[in-house]
Amino acid sequence: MVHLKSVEALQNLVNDFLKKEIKADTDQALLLDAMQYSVNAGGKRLRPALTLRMIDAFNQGQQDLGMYLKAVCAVELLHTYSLIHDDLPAMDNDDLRRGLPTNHKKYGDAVAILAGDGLLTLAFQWLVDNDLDNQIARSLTMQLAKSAGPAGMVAGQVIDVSNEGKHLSYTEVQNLHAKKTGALIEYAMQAAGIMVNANQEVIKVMTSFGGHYGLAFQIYDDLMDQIGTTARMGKLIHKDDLEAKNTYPGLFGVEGTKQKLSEVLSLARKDLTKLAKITPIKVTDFDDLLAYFKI
Ligand code: GRG
Repeated sequence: MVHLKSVEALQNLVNDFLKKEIKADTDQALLLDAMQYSVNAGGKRLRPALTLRMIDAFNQGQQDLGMYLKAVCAVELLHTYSLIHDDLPAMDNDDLRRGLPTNHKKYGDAVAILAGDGLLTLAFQWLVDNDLDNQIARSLTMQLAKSAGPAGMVAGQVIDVSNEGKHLSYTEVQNLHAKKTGALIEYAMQAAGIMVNANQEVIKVMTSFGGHYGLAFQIYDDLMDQIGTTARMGKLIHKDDLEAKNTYPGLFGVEGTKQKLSEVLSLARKDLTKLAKITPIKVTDFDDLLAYFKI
């Protein structure tokens, strides 16, 4: 009998772990406050939830997830750093994030930058300071650095900030989003494969699923900026228009973007079909996490 944990149960595991462990590793009260403010501001925990679900599905719900939590939650620390820095006046200049004042609005620019620095650094500490094998910790460190660093998310952010107001082609927009948003989500799935010691073929398909999920995530975010509500998204909408952002609706219109989303989601489902042939994972194991893309 397979009992996978619900998305809510996975989010609770992550929330409880983060509440306890950031405090244990931080040595300055204001910094701790600023780091915890953004980490505990009600994020969806999508990236660690994806990793935990993949591990749980691979192990058919039979293994306690506790030993994985520290390494799994590293990506959430890193993701939160990226949001704090992205919101700064020098970048996206946002006042609202996750429905609350952004970190720099509450703590000022200097502390917000340092809270981001603290979270980024702690993420890599957590990848090595855990009970997983050294070889696994090493691979995770390498992959997260590649995904988040100058070949991944940071590169994507530079492409974004240096092209505002300029028209990018579809290929360029894809590259921008694959790096800026997709790389961390792709990593979240690759990390699951590394943590369960899967073979290269399996890790490759898990990574491909992560890539498609990440792309769908960005397309959906762009779409919701056009047709969503502030209440649902926890941030101002129609902001992309104001800033002449390179988006999917900008390239394909709203209906064309819905079509793109559906194409990418069917590629993600194809990856799951492949995984179901070579691992204990079932095609339906991600139904709830794919339901996020509801229009
Ligand atoms: C500052 C180096 C640096 C990078 C920032 C991720 C990023 C790069 C910027 C965010 C820009 C943005 C709003 C992209 C849209 C997709 C996205 C990443 C949304 C936020 O992620 P969620 O929805 O957030 O997972 P929660 O709050 O649920 O954690």
